[in-house]
Amino acid sequence: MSKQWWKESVVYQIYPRSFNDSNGDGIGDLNGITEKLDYLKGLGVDVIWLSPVYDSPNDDNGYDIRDYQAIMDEFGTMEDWERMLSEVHSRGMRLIMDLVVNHSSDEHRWFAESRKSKDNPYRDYYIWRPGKADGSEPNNWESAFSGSAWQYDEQTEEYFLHIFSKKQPDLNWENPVVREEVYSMIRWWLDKGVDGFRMDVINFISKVDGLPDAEPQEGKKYASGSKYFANGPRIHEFLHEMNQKAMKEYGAMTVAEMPSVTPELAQKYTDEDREEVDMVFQFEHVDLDSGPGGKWDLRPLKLRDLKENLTKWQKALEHKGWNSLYMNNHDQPRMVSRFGNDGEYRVKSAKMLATMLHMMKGTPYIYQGEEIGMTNVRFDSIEEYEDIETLNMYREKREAGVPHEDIMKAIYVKGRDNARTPVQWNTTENAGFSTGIPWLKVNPNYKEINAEAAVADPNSVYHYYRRLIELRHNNEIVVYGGYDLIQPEDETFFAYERRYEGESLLVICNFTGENAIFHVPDGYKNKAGQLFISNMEQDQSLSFGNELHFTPYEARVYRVK
Ligand code: TEU
Ligand code: CA
Repeated sequence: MSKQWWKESVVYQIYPRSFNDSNGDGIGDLNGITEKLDYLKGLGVDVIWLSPVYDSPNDDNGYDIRDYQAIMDEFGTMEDWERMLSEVHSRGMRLIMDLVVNHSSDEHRWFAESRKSKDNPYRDYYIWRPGKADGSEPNNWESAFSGSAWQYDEQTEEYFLHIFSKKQPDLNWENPVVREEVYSMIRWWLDKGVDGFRMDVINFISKVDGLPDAEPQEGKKYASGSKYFANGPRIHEFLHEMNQKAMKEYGAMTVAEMPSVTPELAQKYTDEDREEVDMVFQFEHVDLDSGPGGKWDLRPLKLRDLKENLTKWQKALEHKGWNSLYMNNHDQPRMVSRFGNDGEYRVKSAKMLATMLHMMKGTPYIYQGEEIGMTNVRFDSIEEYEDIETLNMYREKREAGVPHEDIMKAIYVKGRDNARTPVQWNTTENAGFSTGIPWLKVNPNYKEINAEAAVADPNSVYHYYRRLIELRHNNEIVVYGGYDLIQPEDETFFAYERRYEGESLLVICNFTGENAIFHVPDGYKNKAGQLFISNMEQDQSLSFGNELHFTPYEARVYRVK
């Protein structure tokens, strides 16, 4: 297992639209990011992952790219971007950009050409098919954003594939010219000084030949085709080619977003000898609270399932490959609301969750606002929501007769706008995010949850994250130590140990709002423990007896020699 800078780093994700607005138009922007780099440096993060800032019509808030080598007007100019990059680098931090090449915007010049005629030179940049004999779509795949994954185009009387929105046509990676276009664009950004990429749904780029129908799903017109487009037949070939033709020579860090990836596949994708990607974002742990009907089909999370799943990933990549560690991003609800308690135990449970995640083996990812314990939001009317995934689902379910209240319940728990309300900087109007009208309403709890208060309070979630990051920077056991789960069946504690060069860390997290007794494992009894970190005041050292008494959402980590 080689030592790498990206294994020792902590990454901070910025969703630029909601981060900080510097010019009062209600939309976050690049200069707004530059204004906050000292705040991020103070937190101690090493790498910034910037969600897309490229020219886009914003059908999917920038994940629909119209020009891969131009900056979205609303976010600023290329000069603003270059200034931000140099300010990031001058603070000793790195920047990775979002690479969205499974699909482009339908307003990209390539697609504008492709749809003109069947013999246009750009036709095969995208995936076009005639309809079935009865005129219906080429297959029964559903779009991730509701409805069919195919859109009929009058001009050439064929359908084009779009796994996501109608304005996000899938690029045809079987076409070597498309691949070369992508690799030269990647090199163009790496030549500008970018340090790597987060690769959007990159395991969707190889589709199964023939694009066969998916197994029909009970009572649904369309069905998930992910069996035929996720982890497809040429995916390893394409990722290795991208590594060889673009990433490798720059030493670029790559984190691949891979819905449907398994630990076994991730071992292959992240095996350093295969030269594909450095790490993946897996989705199994953020699907544990979804029923058979998908993310909107709410199911209570069982702690045992979370322990089992995260442990499966820790063990699968313990000696080969590498894990990413996340419980939050711009697509997921806020972790303290989802996995902790965003009421009376908000601060304590946010720290407990951070302890559980940041003491694991892998590269941790902090999503903007997570470090101050921002929570989910509840807007009363659907008109206050912005996310295309939410709005399309709402319309589809209302047309099917599902009551408004039932749909809103699912949106409150799982909607992506939960993570996209503006970052709460201080107690001034709009939480200091903008002097204009924010593109998405600010969460009304900004008066008590904001960065200014957090930085000023030594006991805040912010300073706890800062300490966790410091511990990772100063203790190789956190980065390179082995991992083993303790008491798998326990429904109250998430406890595990890390081992490295004769030392161990004992990590104990009470996931409940109750007082609880932790039964000390035999191997630790009568041993001396030094407190490594806790979200409560503790004795700095102890000799382990038979049990430890925990208060609600209490977390403790002990170093044992
Ligand atoms: O997300 C991929 C993806 O699978 C998401 O659709 C996610 O599973 C879903 O939103 C959970 O609710 C990436 C980007 O992160 C997302 O923002 C984009 O909408 C999507 O790809 C298309 O680019
Ligand atoms: Ca702005």
